[in-house]
Amino acid sequence: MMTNLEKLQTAVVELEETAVMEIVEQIMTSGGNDAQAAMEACREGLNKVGQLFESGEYFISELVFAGVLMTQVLERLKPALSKNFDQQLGKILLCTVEGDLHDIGKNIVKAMFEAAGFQVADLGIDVKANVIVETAKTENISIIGLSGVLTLAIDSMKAVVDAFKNAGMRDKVHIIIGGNPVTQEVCDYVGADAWAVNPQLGVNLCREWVKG
Ligand code: B12
Repeated sequence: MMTNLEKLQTAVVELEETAVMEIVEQIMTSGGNDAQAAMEACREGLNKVGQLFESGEYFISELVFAGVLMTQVLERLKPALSKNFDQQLGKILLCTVEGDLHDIGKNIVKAMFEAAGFQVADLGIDVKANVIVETAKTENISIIGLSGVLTLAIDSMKAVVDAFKNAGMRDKVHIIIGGNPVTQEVCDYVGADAWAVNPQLGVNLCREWVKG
């Protein structure tokens, strides 16, 4: 017999919205103890959706829908997820960097940060380095999350780090980068403090930064 979590993962892969939300609802009405495991199951499902896209079985519309579905799931699980965390962890600035218009990944990351108790200042897509630096300054934000999936995003991320250097603020902020092309090598090149493709790892890192 398939467990609820296995069913959930399969339903995500098959983009069965009703089934997904039913299982999520069951998890919440029975106390929400499985919320974290449910998130993991959804992420695995989402990875599979990505693979189906790569192999040509799914199209962009399906991928976009998977992103929307994931956001819905997170919204519902959020109360149970944040139970495990300290509330009001502080503020993080998040955006997709200049030249890059992809935001499905960023929106998932945003939802996960919010679920963990962060307040997220989401600047959207195609955001210029100077806007990021100015916002960090005026809103006094010390954690910067940069997202990008295009190869050119790597240089835009580097430009953000350089802009913080030029503003004399590099040692006042922690910068974390993420997105499909990001690796340790990219992180070194960009000069960021950390990188993560798995958003949960990113959230964990930022929690450590906040706690000092
Ligand atoms: C959907 C999509 C689109 C949609 C975007 C819709 C939207 N609102 O985002 C549309 C159709 C608009 C689009 C447009 C284009 N796209 Co496109 N797109 C994709 C696609 C299929 C999926 C990207 C995606 O959403 N993945 C799913 C998410 C969940 O994954 P993710 O972004 O990696 O995010 C996860 C992690 O990386 C991490 N993460 C992400 N950000 C961050 C940040 C932090 C701080 C942390 C901790 C973690 C983290 O968490 C996320 C959740 O797990 C990819 C192919 C692929 N397989 O990646 C191509 C792809 C990225 N696109 C590509 C291209 C070329 C384009 C276009 C130039 C096409 C064109 N000729 O017009 C334009 C570019 C426009 C622009 N300037 O940005 C290329 C990029 C090639 C390259 N190396 O640069 C790809 C790789 C396709 C390909 N194989 O050629 N695209």
